[in-house]
Amino acid sequence: VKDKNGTDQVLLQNPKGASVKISLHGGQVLSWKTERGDELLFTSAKANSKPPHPVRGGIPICFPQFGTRGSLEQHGFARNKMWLVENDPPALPSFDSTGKAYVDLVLKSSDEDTTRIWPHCFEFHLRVSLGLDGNLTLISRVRNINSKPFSFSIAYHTYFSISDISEVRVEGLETLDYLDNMLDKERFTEQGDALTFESEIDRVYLNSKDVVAVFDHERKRTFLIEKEGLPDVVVWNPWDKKAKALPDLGDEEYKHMLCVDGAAIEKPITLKPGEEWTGKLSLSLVLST
Ligand code: TA6
Repeated sequence: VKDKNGTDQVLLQNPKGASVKISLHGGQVLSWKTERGDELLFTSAKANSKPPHPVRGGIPICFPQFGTRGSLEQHGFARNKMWLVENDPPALPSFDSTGKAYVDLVLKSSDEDTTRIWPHCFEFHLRVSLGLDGNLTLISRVRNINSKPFSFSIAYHTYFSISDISEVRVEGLETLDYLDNMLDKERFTEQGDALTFESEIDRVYLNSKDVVAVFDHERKRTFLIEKEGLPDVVVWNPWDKKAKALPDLGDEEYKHMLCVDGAAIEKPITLKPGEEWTGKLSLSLVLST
């Protein structure tokens, strides 16, 4: 399918009607819907989806750099490049042995000539899959196909759609250390109970457990974030002042989004020649009675 800018998109559906939409621009998941058609990811109504801008929302892939931690553009180049489909056979979607619908995307340093800005040869294989249970899984495999080592950071910049930021709490980050992007990345330690939100937050929680839960009280639903190979968790909400400064975010939209990202940031991943790194993010929805 093509979007209004003619950018190719892939739609995955499961037999119960749940769906995931992925843009080949950036390999970005844009939508994840339940079988009832409820949208679970936030995308801004003002999203400027004209390439090279990534759509504000869904799950942009921040690679090979997070934020401004390095010499590349903010969050690296992967979210601004065209990815290729490499399903075999090319018929989309394919189904794996467990009945998951999936698409395999790839970004190669050779295809998009990224070596001019980042002098390393890599292949980034991304499998996006939708389970019969409606769970969304992203599996990244980054391979060093060069003759010298390189290091990278990565984050699945996940915008969850929530009813009201003041009605949300996040569990699984208690007592962890975090770097506060609002205080020059200074290191702090989280106190002992769940996170709630009443102002701008922009933090990288370190060495988190492999499950983090985002409770949306009003909608009686919880997002479970399960991850492997992604030790850190970014938590970001711009709040009102920053929201006004973002041209592709409505002034009030910050109330209906929260970014909780599986990531590897504090300790960049180093790959020797020929080595491959795998990172896995599984998102599931739990409805509370
Ligand atoms: O920590 C998340 C963050 O780095 C915030 O500082 C904010 O910049 C957010 O990502 C969005 O970045 P983007 O480049 O997508 O506008």
